[in-house]
Amino acid sequence: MFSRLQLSIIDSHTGGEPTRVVMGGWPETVGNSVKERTVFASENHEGFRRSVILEPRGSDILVGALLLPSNTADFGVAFFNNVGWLGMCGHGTIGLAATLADQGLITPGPTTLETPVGTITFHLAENGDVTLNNVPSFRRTKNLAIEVDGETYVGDVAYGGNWFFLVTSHSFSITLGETESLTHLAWKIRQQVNRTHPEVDHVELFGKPLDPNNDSRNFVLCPGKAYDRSPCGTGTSAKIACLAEDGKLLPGEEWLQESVTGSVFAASYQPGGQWVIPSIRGRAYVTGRGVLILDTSDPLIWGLAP
Ligand code: PYC
Repeated sequence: MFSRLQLSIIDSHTGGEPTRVVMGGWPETVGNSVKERTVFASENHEGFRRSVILEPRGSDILVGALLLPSNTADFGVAFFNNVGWLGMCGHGTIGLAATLADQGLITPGPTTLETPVGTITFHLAENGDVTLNNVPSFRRTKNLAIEVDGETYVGDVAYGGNWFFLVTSHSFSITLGETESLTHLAWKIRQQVNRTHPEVDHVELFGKPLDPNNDSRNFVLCPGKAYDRSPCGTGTSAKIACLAEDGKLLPGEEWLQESVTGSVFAASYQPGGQWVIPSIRGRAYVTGRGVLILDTSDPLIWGLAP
């Protein structure tokens, strides 16, 4: 005897980076906060995370967003990927906003969102742009030098909702034709950085923008070895925190961050003492609505290994 579980999902992309929002069908999570519910899901619902993200229903580049109830905000969300759960996700928040608008659950204006690492506000504009005011972001370590294959790379460890190692000193070109070698390099860099900074799970490499109107171009390697097709909202927040501390970006000044695919986020910040509150503006497009079917007789019900 077999049965079928069904998860309703809405897919979108933000600057090329996909988000899959789980609107319903996920088993109940328990907790007084989104953080507690996320811990509960990570301890009890790993199969569901895998089903939604991994092949054959998903792909390594997908980021999931589990819509959760919140006691304190308009909505709650827990983001997840091919290897686990994320603290925050900038492109995913913009994708979630487009999804909620698509469903008539929000209208232009501000919405509060509880995430496992804090409550944020995002603002949906009439033209569909979304600006999110992120969690407090800051730099932990400046100019950390590490060695990979006999080369020295110097970077900063910074937080923007997730932990990043940000590297400007390298000789690679940030182009789509180079994503394999960039992935290889970023992965090795992460392994070295993790010797002293185990919290770092994203590596961000910077280069000159292809569009001279932009300020910088980046390549971001995510925890499960997929690279971000968008400029990465939390990675751009970490960058903004470093620029602010170095006096290279003033409060309210705009920073245009281009991704390896050419998509752009506009970022700025307000100072907040020992950290900054970054604002990230971008746009997401809904790409599909559907139902994932989890057939209990399917040997790949919980996704392909790993
Ligand atoms: O936009 O913050 C982001 C993000 C994190 C991982 C992938 N995208």
